[in-house]
Amino acid sequence: MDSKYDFKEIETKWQYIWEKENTFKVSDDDTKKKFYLLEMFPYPSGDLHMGHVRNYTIGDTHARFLRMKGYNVLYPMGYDSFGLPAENAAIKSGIDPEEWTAKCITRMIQQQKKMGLSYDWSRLVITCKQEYYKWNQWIFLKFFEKGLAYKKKAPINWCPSCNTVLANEQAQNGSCWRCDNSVHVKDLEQWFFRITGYADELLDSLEKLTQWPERVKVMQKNWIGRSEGTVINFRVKGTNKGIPVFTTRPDTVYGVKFMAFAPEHPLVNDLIAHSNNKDEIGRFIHRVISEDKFKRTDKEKEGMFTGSYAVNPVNNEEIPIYIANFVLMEYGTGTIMCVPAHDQRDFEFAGKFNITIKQVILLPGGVEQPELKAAYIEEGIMINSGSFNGMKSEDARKKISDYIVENKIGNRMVHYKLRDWLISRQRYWGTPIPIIYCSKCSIVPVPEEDLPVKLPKGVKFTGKGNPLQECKEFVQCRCPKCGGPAERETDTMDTFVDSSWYFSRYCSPQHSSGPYDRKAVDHWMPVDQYIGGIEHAVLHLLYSRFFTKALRDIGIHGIDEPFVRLLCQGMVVKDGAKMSKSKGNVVSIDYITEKYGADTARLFILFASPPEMDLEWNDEGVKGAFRFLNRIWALVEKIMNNDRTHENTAEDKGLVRLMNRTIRKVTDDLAGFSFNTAVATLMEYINGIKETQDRVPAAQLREVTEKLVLLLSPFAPHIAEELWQRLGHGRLSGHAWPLYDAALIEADSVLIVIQVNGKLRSRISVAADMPEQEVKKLACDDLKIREYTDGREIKKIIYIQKKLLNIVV
Ligand code: ANZ
Ligand code: ZN
Repeated sequence: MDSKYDFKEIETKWQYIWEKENTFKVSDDDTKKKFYLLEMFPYPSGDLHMGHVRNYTIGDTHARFLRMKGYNVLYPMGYDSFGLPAENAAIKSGIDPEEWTAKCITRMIQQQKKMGLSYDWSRLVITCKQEYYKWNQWIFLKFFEKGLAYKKKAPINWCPSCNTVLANEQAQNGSCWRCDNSVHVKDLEQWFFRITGYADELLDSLEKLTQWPERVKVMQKNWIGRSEGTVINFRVKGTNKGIPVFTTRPDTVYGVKFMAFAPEHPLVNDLIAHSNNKDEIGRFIHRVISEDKFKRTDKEKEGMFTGSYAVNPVNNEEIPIYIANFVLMEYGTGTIMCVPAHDQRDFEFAGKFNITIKQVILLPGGVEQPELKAAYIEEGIMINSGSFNGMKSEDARKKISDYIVENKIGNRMVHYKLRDWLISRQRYWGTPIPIIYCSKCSIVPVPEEDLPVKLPKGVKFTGKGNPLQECKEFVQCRCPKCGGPAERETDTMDTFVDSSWYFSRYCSPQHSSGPYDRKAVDHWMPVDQYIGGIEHAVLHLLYSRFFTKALRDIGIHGIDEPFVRLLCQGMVVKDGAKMSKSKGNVVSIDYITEKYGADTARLFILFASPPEMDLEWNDEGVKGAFRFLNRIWALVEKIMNNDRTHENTAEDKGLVRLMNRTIRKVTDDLAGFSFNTAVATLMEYINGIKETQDRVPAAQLREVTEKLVLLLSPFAPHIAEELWQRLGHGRLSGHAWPLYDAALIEADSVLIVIQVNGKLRSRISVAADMPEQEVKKLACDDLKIREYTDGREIKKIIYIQKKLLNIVV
């Protein structure tokens, strides 16, 4: 009797069984080799989108494969559940953020379960719960003790639309990471984490991350932006005032023709004191400061002469001092020495203000250029530089730097672009910063035993300002030191704090006497495989590395790096654009699972493109995956009904070979995340089975089909479990991964001797039935052979079937 592939019934059935039997619960079992597999946990916005689904499908397929390979796999899920959307929902519709978040989480868990994801749900971590954020506060206190958390007034990035400040990483190129709106700069007193204290280690240990995508490492490297340079002290003419400048090109110091100050620089007022142009300069400064500092450096070069001069310490030359829009206060010393001949910005500025240009490095070719068309920024031979003339500029860089240090005109300095991590947020839905302000004792940390500082319930969400500030019961408190009346800090923490250590929490999610149990973390960490989007290259991935190192130094674990191997999956696109609500091209996962089932969705996603590449959504592809599963269903049906016409007694050798080859290829592909080629191999396999299914012995047909079901199971786990059961077995989850016999793959290969001009030069092994053309190509491409043939003309190739090939050159 024929049955239909009833995916709905099957998927519901197995999801129920897995849950009831705790199939995927993992214990800290030491006998099996551990593997920690993790996907970046989601912000619970309510619905899974295809980007999530893709991320989790990749992870789940790998997890199921590894379990069958005999690993003890930690594969947990959680929710990054503090953050703005919940609070904005509260402002808009009055719903409590906690309630809103809980609803969204419930909905997402439901959808994830429908996808058949094999998480150990007993390890669920939800960051907005007290039992989690209490440890954010504990970590904050430890950081505070060690000077890694501190408060300072600084120009910060303010996002008017999110109504809060942002860290530098969250305001790249001047727009907010969350809403994309332009960011303003404001002076505010804020809390920071001293990530700069780890700049060197964060940079140096990138080298150890050999299994991270190169582009992520390059992005982190550039973000940290270490540059080695020299600080040279110039002097304001007629005074003793020093002006230190930071330069990476001390070799150009004899070519300095002016200096430029950032408009914000505190010394500017003194410099313009004698100018008869004070008002205009004041207006200029005011205008530039109010401009977007991210854009201001890209714009046309603008500036004004201050009326003051500086003296160059190496040759006593007097040079004019300008204020310029392209100099930033945050970088180096906020003032620069300008060398128009060898720096393009200085060149443009000099052209505009008629400043003379002095070349100190020769262009290749050797003669001094009468007129440069652009700055020459490469290396060359030194000229016009006193005793340094004739040196190579790269040598002069070191020699001049030595000279400056020896003569006490300056110092060597390493400079970083990385700034400390601003973690204050003026919003309600986050972890309260555990600090109390007392008029007598000033800044007082909340004692550990008073943690957690709980978020108050029932606050008013007006959309204006931070609701915590208006909440008297929260703000008013007693000073833990003197007992006098005091006030709580009302800033909450950046939610990136929550995601900087959640992966450690999974190791012992119920631990109650610290963020986590050290034994469990030392056992499970680091994460062996992490999977997530590239958009976190310098946000989450940098912060997590910092936390791992800082928490190691606090002594609560012994790990240096959190993620051994990183896979950044591509986007899901449809009709040429990223799938997103705003583009209106979203395919809902509910629709797909209703219409075709989760197994089809998974198979399509894995088959459609390699994980690192973008995936183009394609309805035909989804249907194709569905048809493929139906064919497998029908094949098992056939075995069950045993309705074949004719049966050989001998095994089909070709099919044996195909089976072994398929197992090998799918195994290798799954280990290397090459899901699409693995699925393609399964498709060829089923074709091979179908060709022979009517004649091979029943036992062989059953064997090859059972292998097919096992190989299919990581991709399409529900149908595989069902077919396995129909074939008369117990549970497939937990079954061992099939092995192949290499001898049976190679059995029909032959060794071919390759000669060049009659001399034996190499041997290759090829399939016995390989066509002549292909054998010839392989032989010619052979590296050993190419030593003798490269650059020579091949006159003739003689091939003796399955034996010998002679190349005549
Ligand atoms: C003189 C010079 C000559 C420079 C030359 C470059 C080429 P990185 O490598 O990114 O660290 N600089 C220093 N502080 C600055 C500031 N606050 N705003 C804008 N520019 C600043 O860049 C270091 C170089 O950037 C420094 O070396 C300085 O210009 C400039 F042929 O000094 B240089
Ligand atoms: Zn006090």
